[in-house]
Amino acid sequence: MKIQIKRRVLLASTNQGKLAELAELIGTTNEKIEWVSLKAYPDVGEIAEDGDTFAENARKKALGYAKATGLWTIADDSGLVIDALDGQPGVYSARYATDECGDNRKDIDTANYKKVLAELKDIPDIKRTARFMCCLCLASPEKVLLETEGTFEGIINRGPIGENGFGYDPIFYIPPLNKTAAQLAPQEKNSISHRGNAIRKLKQLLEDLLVSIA
Ligand code: ITT
Repeated sequence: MKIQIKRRVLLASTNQGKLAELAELIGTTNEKIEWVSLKAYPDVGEIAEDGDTFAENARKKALGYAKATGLWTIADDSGLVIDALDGQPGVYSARYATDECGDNRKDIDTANYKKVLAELKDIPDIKRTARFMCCLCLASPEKVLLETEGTFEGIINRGPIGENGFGYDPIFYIPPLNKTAAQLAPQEKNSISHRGNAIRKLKQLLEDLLVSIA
């Protein structure tokens, strides 16, 4: 009988909204992989996200946590890119309104989208185009193994609508669905989102990689 040894892979995020989406997408059962989150490694310090691009930050986080834990690690850097703001908040999405709020994730998210709404106050509907972007990186402690990217196009609404999701979802309107991202059920969001697209690509590449090194 052949015994299959599972490879432990770390999902390196502290954002519960992201983790829930990643877990839903990846699924908990896989005969070749055992998924673990950063919760299992409370002593590992935070890796600074000081790169200029999502890809750079994802790479830095994946490599940093892989070296710290000795595990293959998947990290995501993502954010909202607004055309009328020359691409802001971009890599600063997680703490765009950092001076105006404390440490509670829900308060930070609300302050962030309120800041965006204020900045776009005088921008007409036609110029409120935006996209979520997600870069994923899988690294071993030695090197980057895989990288993928996903995008999700929408329009910045004039006010928040919906209770689901996290971050900027309540102000991110998707014209073909006539809903904001916060009005989508988790599976529906994952089927079209930046993170959903990036993870589906990564999952396929990871399966191919595991076969090639088996
Ligand atoms: P980790 O670094 O621990 O993963 P984080 O929240 O700091 O958590 P990022 O630096 O990648 O993660 O910041 C991404 C931010 O972009 C996130 O906090 C949200 O404000 C926003 N964002 C990303 N994906 C989003 C989504 O699907 N819906 C709404 N907002 C999103």
